[in-house]
Amino acid sequence: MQIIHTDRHRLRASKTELSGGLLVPPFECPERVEHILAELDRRGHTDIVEPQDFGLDPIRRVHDADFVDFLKTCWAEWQAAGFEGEAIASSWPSRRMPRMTPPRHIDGRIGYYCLACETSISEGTWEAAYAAAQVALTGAKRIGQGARAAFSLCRPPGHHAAQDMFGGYCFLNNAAIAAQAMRDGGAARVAVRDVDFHHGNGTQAIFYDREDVLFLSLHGDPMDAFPYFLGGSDETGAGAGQGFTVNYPLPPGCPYSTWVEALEDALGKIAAYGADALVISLGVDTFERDPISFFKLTSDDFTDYGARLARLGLPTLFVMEGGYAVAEIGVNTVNVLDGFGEG
Ligand code: OKP
Ligand code: ZN
Repeated sequence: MQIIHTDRHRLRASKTELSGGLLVPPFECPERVEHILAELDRRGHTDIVEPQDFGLDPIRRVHDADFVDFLKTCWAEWQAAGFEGEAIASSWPSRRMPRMTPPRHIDGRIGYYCLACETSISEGTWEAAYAAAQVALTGAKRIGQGARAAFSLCRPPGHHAAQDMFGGYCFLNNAAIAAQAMRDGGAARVAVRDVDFHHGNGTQAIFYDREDVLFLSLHGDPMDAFPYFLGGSDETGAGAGQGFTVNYPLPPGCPYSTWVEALEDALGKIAAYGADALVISLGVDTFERDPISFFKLTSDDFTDYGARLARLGLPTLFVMEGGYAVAEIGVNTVNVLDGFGEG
């Protein structure tokens, strides 16, 4: 399986995450990728290529132009405003103050575009997010050229980022950008299967009113888990997209037997949909020892579900999302890929 990777991910190395009322070193850190690369190497995956540069156009097919401009200039504007720390939002257009115009001041503008304030914007964040989108686009191109599978080793992750919102460690929605590129490259129907522990609210929002991209997500019940305000089973799409969003919220402590039942149900829906290609938003934070999640998957379970995904027989692009048990992230991620390879 071809792997797309660039060390430009290291440019995303923020110092702070707001967690439990403290500013802590971020869970979403550069070491995550180093562990995945080490495990790929150990298991003989040597076909690793640099991304091509497709520019901003395919990013703007998914994200609003003003949001992209904001991401590009936020850090410079934050510094110019004289703030000492990293850029963190602190005010939002919330329920009773929905003034939906981006303020002039960066302290207000960052809140306008932010969905969760654990995530700070720091030097190099835009450059890394842009590179991750190119990693996803290069994988999409590879699938368009007829590959059975490819792995876009994206970092930072993307599935929480919506048309005009960042947060949850995400800035640009790599999986959505790849799915849109597949559509633009001639695939009539694309399915996006999100197996990260967290609901892919950004991907859902981007494709919510469309029938040409089927979105399915298996995740911690938003009553109990981030992102809290989207991801219910009653969200099924809107307008032409009615029926093309499928959510499987699952309870704390969820074992693999329950998880895989939902997975099989989703695989049946993907087969019935008649997708030309499949994008997997691959988060391995479903792992039993993940520090911020509550499912109970073992390392062997990742191999098993990789093989189940392969049985669909669809050209498949894996796009890296979450996974914060850093010591085990390599084994769990490569288990999915190797399970798929054998399947
Ligand atoms: C990103 B992805 C930890 C709270 C974390 C945000 C989680 C973002 C997960 N103190 N809240 O879906 O893996
Ligand atoms: Zn996650």
